Order: sequence, then C-alpha cells, then structure tokens
Amino acid sequence: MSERPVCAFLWLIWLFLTSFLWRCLFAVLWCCQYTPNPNSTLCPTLHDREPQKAVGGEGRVHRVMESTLTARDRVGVQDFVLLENYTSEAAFIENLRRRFGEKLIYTYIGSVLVSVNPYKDLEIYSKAHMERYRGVSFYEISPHIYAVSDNTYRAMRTERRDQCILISGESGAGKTEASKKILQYYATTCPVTDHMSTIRDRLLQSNPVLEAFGNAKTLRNDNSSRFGKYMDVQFDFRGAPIGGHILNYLLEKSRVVHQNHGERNFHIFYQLLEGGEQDQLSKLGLERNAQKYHYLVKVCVCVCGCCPRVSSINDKSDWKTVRKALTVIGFHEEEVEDLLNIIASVLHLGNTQFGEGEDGETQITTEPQLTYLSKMIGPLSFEQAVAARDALAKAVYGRAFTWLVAKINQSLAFKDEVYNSSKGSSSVIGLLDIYGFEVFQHNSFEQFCINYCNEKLQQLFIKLTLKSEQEEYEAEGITWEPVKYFDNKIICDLVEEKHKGFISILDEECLRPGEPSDISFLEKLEDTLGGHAHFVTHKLANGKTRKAVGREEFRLIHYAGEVNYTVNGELANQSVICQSDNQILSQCFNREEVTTQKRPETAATQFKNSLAKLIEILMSKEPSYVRCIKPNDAKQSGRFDEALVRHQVKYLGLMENLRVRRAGFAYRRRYEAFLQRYKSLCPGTWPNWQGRLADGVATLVQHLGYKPEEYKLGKTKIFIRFPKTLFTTEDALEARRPALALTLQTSWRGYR
Ligand code: AD9
Ligand code: MG
Repeated sequence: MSERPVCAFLWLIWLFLTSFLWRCLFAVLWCCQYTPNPNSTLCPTLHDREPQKAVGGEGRVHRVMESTLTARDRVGVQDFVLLENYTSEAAFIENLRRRFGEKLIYTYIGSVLVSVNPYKDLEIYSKAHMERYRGVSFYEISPHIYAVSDNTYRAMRTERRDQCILISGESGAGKTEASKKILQYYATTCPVTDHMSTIRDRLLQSNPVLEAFGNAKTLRNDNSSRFGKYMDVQFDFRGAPIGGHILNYLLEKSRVVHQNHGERNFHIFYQLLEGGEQDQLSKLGLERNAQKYHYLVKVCVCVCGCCPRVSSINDKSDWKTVRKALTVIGFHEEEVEDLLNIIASVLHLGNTQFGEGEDGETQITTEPQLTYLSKMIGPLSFEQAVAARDALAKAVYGRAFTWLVAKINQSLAFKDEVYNSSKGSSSVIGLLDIYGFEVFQHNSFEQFCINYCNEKLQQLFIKLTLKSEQEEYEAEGITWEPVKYFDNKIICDLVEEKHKGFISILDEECLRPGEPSDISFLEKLEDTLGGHAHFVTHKLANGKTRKAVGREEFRLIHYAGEVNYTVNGELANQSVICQSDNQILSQCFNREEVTTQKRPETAATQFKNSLAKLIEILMSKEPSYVRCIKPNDAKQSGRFDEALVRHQVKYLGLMENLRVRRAGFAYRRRYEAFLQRYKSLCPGTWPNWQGRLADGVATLVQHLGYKPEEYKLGKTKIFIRFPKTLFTTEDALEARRPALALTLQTSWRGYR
C-alpha cells in the first residue's frame, strides 16, 4: 500500500519532466528552423550587406535592378530616371535610403549627381577607384563624384569649352569634401610634367591653408566653410593642369570676435596654439592654452559651449599640414611670420580690456604698452571702444585672409613662359564650393548673405537645368510639355530689386546722414516689403503680434526654409568705426572710400555685385551639378533621418528636376551610338547601314516595333520616352547574343 503513492508520485514527476524536455526539444528545433541562415532569403539583411556580390557589382546597370526585384529592393536604382513611380516623393526617398543603407551614396538624376554624406570613410576614393572612372562614359559604371569629374574633364577637352562643377547643399552636406575629391581626381589622373607637378601640388595644398583660415566648427559642421570659394583650374591643350585662380566671397568675420556656444573661432587660432613650437609662441607672446584668449573661449554659461578641443579635429597635426602647405605654395619664412603675427595680434586685441579714466574717458586697463590705442579709442564710449576693438580685430583678420588668397593666386598663376604653351589653347574647369544654407537660433547679416547666395545658386540651377533641357529639345526639333516648379526668383527679387529690395533699403538706411537706427530700418522694411509672401515681421495684419518673430527681427521665407534675422546692432556696428578719428580703423573700414565716393557701397551691395559677377562667370561655362544631402543633424554615420532628407529633396527641387528629365525623354542617344549597338537586331541595318544615320535608326526602330509615342527622332539623336522600351531592346540583344550581352549590359555608351 505504501509503495503505490510513491510510484504514482514518481510517475507524475516522470511525466512532467518528459513533457518539459519534449517541450524544450521542440522549442530548440523550432528556433533552429528559423535561425537566420546566411544563404536563406528569409534573412535579407545579410544579403543586403554585400550588394556588390549579390548583383555582380553595381556597375551592372539599371536593367538588372529593374528586372530582379530582390536586387532592386536592396540597392535601388542608380538613376532616379529609372524609378517606375518617378512622381512619388516617397519612392524617391526610399531609393535614396536603400542605397544609403548599402553605402551607395551617389545616385544620378540624368546627369545631375545626388550625393548623401556618409559621415565616414567609405574607401571608395583610392587611386584604383580613380583609374576605374578614367575615360569611361557616365552610365557605364556606378555613379561617383569621379564620374562627374571625368566627364567634365573630357567634355572640356573634346568640346574645347570651359566647364564648371556646381556643388550645392546645406551646411554639412559634403560640398567641400566633394570639391576636394574632384581636385584630387584631376591631380592624380591628369598628365603632368615636372613643371606642372609644382602647380598641381600647389592647387592641392591651397585647400588646407584656406580651410585653416576660412573654416571653423559650427553647430552644423565641424569643418564648416565660412567663406565662399570659386576655383578655376586651368588646363593646357594636353589636358595638364597649368594654373589656377581662386575667388573668395564674404568671409564670416564676426566669428573672429564672437561664436555661438558650441562653436569655435577659425581653425588657425587653435592650430597655432596647439601645434606651434614653444619658442615661436613665446616670440608671439602667446600661451599654449586657448582658454586664456577671450576671442577663443567665452565665459561658459552652458554645457555645450566653449569648445577649443573637438574630437573630430586634430589641431596639432593640422598645424603641421598647414605649415608644410604654406611652404609648398611658396610662402617665404618672413611672410609666414607676418601672418602668425597677425593671428597673434588678433588674440592680444581680444584680451584688451577697457576701463574708465579719471576724467571719465575710456582707457585700456590691461597692457600699459597699449596706451597708444587708448588715445585713438579715447573719444569713444566704453561700448563704442569694445565695438571698435572688435571691428579692428575683424578687419585685420579679414584683410589677412584677402592677402592670403591673393598670395595663393600669385603662386597658382599661369606662367606662359614656363610652360611654353599658348594661352589661347588652355581651358578651364571651375569648382564652386560655397557655404551652405544655414539656420541658427541667432542669425545675423552674415547668415543673411550666406542664404541669399544659396538662393542665387538655386535659381541658377533651376534656370540651367530647365533651360538646357528645353534647349536640347528645341535644338533637336522635339516638342515637350513644360513642368511646373517653384521659381525662387521671387525671393532673389525681394532681396536685390532696385529701390524696393532689401539691400536697397539697407543701403539707404546705412548711408543716410545721422546715426542709422535698427528700428527705423525695420520700419522701412515693413513699409516696403510688408505683405510680400516671403517677408514677415512680428506685426500681424490684424494689429496683433506674431510671437515667433522678435521685435528686432524679420523673417525671410527662403526656398530652403524660414529664417529669422536679427538686425540688433548690425547697422550701429558699421557706423561706429567711421565716427572714430583713428586712421587705422578708418583705413580698415575704407574710410577714404566712404569720404570720397558720393554713394559708397555697403557690404551688402558689394556682396550682391560680387554674386552677380559669379553668376556671370558660371553662366559662361558648361555646368555640371552635384547636389549634396545631409542624412542627419547629428553628424552620425549610418543614420538616415527621412524627414530631414525629404525636406532637402523638396527644396533642392530634385523632384522637379526628375520630372523635367522624365517628362521629356528618359533616354537620348546619338544616332551613330544607337545604330552601332542595336543594328544586329534588324536585317535591314546589319551588318552595316550605308544611308543617312536617321534613316537607319528609323528602319531599326520600326523593325523593333517601337510605337510612335515611345520615341522621337531629333536631328542628331533618338529620344526614348520610357526606360522599358530600351530594356526590351536590351533583352532582344541579350537573347541574340547571350555571351556578349552580359558584357554589354555594363556599357550603355553614348547616353547623351
Ligand atoms: V558647409 O556649407 O561648408 O558648413 P559642407 O562643405 O557641405 O558644409 P563638408 O564637405 O565640410 O560639408 O562635410 C562635412 C563633414 O562630413 C566632413 O568634414 C566629413 O567628415 C563628412 N563628409 C562629407 N562628405 C564625405 C564623404 N564623401 N565621405 C566621408 C564625408 N565623409
Ligand atoms: Mg564647406
């Protein structure tokens, strides 16, 4: 009796354990069955990591992606023109996102290159990569900045026409990096002799020097260009670089004396302090510690502010690079010393403190040896003295920068006698890398100029992309339907129109007798521009106040977003210095010009005029475009913020660009290229067509069964409306010549 319950108990335990074990076993098996298998399609992410292997290299052109759903799903299409749903913004973004996920940062819209900043080194810029793109047609190979560089170079050589590459995008989108890659490409791939190698090296070395003096860490970019740069690279008849010239635009001088929290002054200050030899610093009266300098470190009021050291920047090694570069460019030791003296003097100036003298006059209280400055600054109030000190520092730095660019230009100048080649036979490729559109919490006159400059470039892009497309259809005798787009000319006019534009009003206010006042300037703006769709102040039409715009602010609705600009102190800053009797100060501020000219130019007008000249230069050249996109605001690799990208796609007008490209014809090819490629598909054209090329192509497409709405025959080219038509033809070619077709898929030569 007593054994029974024991047996029953043991039996129950056995049952429980076995069922538990079975369950475990089942669970393990179940898990195993669904464990990601690298070879299984159930695990797309693993395949996605190796797109190149999966589709045999991205260079195997669009059709592979169109026909193979999985491949297209992974890497998207390399030309947006091939998107089936090309009017859908979502499809556009999705294509960018997929490619970005696959580290394919470049995509075309026809001949425009769209580039997404990867924020990490992708190892796609080696010499071997450059070689791959040499002499290869645009569409034979994956999109790349080298493809644009090479095509532009070849166009310059074959068409003997000056070219320019316009790189645009907002701050931190990758413009400067792109322009450096282009320059490196030319430096590496173009033929050079010994003489020319000097110019080539100087061209390359001008970058670190200009970046040291003209770039700084901002909240948006650790290496933000604070000046606009247009660089002409001059090539001789053999295609070798023989000279260069740089035009610089409006350096953000206010940075010398003030930076937003979390930002820095120009790199050169920190580089000198970190990397300069100890005795050199002693000679300049400088201490290594950047914290000692008022212009480099402000009294910290927030956690993110005051950042002389930045993890992404190595000032010490950058200093070495800059010093070497200065030597390569041809600066004499005395010139370098002078330059460093100027840098040091700006720092000393920043540390100059003011106090009140016995008679209530302003005195310098820091360095007794600077009392002479007191005399000059004496007539000014304390605030005016501080403003004058800062204005002097800005002017000194600004002048030094202008001198630097002039000096670099001297060393890059084309010297006919050295190269023994005639000037007439040289051609030029211009590279435009300008500061990108930016919005900060506090936006001043300089942000206004930067954003206005971006408006002008956007307008140029709109004009030329639409115009060139239209011109081609016109030249070829093809009719097409225009595409609607937002023309930002309305904003450019708001800024620059004579008499009633923003700059005219600013000029009037700055140059009228008496002290200019921010309030009256704002009032004038409101009187003239109030009611304009792109201009807003704090006043609402119903007499109430708009909270989002301060009383000392106005808002411009730019093509790329809304920006509030503060006018507080801007006008006063410009006038203080003119009131001083100080000769140095008045010289720095072109006092002579102010007193001798009837109507001197304000900084805004000067900038407007220099931009107009730049646009003229660009219009005289054949343009190529690189449109840079910033994937996130955190400067992080692998992060694709869809909302941010969508915003840029919108304002850059990329959808319109694509529509224009597609509304017309997705493909165009010269008759000879088209005939050469497909003639084997038609007995009438094979092996050789003897008649007119246009007739040959007409015979060919009739035989292939092209419907009239699918294509148009121009004067020198066939225009094909849908990619599908061409894919079908490619299929036919593949079926006819299977072995050959595999190779030819990669070589859609003569796209344009
Ligand atoms: V600004 O308008 O001058 O403020 P840019 O010039 O558009 O801006 P920049 O070229 O300076 O931006 O790029 C910002 C940073 O992104 C660089 O310092 C790099 O760290 C990073 N970057 C940009 N392009 C590439 C790239 N092709 N590969 C890797 C890149 N990193
Ligand atoms: Mg830049």
